[in-house]
Amino acid sequence: MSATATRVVRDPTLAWFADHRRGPDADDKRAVPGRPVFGFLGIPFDYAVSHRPGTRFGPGAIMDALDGYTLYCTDKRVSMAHVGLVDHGQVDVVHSFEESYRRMRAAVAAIPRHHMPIILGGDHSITDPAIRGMQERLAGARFGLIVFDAHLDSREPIPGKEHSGHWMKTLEGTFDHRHSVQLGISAPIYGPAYMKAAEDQGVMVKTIYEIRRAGWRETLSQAIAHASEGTDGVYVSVDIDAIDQAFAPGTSVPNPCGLLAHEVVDSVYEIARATPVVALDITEVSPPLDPSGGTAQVAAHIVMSFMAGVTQRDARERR
Ligand SMILES: [Mn+2]
Repeated sequence: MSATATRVVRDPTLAWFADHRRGPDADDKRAVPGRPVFGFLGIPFDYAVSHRPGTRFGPGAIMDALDGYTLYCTDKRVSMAHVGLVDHGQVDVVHSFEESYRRMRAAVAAIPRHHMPIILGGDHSITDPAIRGMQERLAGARFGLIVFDAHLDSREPIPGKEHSGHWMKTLEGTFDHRHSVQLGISAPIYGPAYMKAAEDQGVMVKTIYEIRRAGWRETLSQAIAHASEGTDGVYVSVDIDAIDQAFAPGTSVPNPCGLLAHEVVDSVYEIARATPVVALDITEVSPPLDPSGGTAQVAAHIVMSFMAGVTQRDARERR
């Protein structure tokens, strides 16, 4: 935990995230109806970062923030004291892109089928191997994708130079982008050809301005329909730089006109509550760039809200 973070005095009668988190060996390895199990995997990888490194410290900082929370998502009034929390640890990355990506993919593929993966990055390039790992893990299932990001991440890869801004591109041919959605696109470092290329292949792109004009209710309803109709579930990928730098300064490329923190926190909850989701990843949290620890706290709230949505949907399905 960062030196400046505060730890609340714990009421011992409550269920705390830190006390409920188990290693894979302590997991009971069974799917129990009515008890969602979240499988956490850290990917401390920032070699592909486009600007400033530091996201390799993201998984640890987000987990530290979560450890300071109870399993009651107070904001959404959802009790999660009955859920399983399994910590699959961190992928052992090495100084080789190819080998590191192979290990990430294998680690994601190995998460037990009844766990809901929560993948903590790392730079956004990890989403490519994470999705490939999910394709192996869900053998044959089709899933859509909802991304929160300021950037289209569709640059042409330059051989030998990995970059966190081309994972949408490198997935082409492997992943069907006709059920992909990108929300919060805003950074002025792309041209119209990128926008057209995304939309030509079926990606639903919503810029921040478009979202503000249409409103979140309408935007999410369109996004969920696009990603879930004709698929078996939705993978949610959050690049923390979708959020305004006022709330998320601890990231490689801070965004001066980004989404408000609660817009992403509430959206992941509503997506997970409304439709079957297959995984969450959260990337680009760079603790060295935010000594306040606030960016990791925002990420932890996103994780909590996503978990609350999954838990609520699970309970509703069983009634
Ligand atoms: Mn981004």
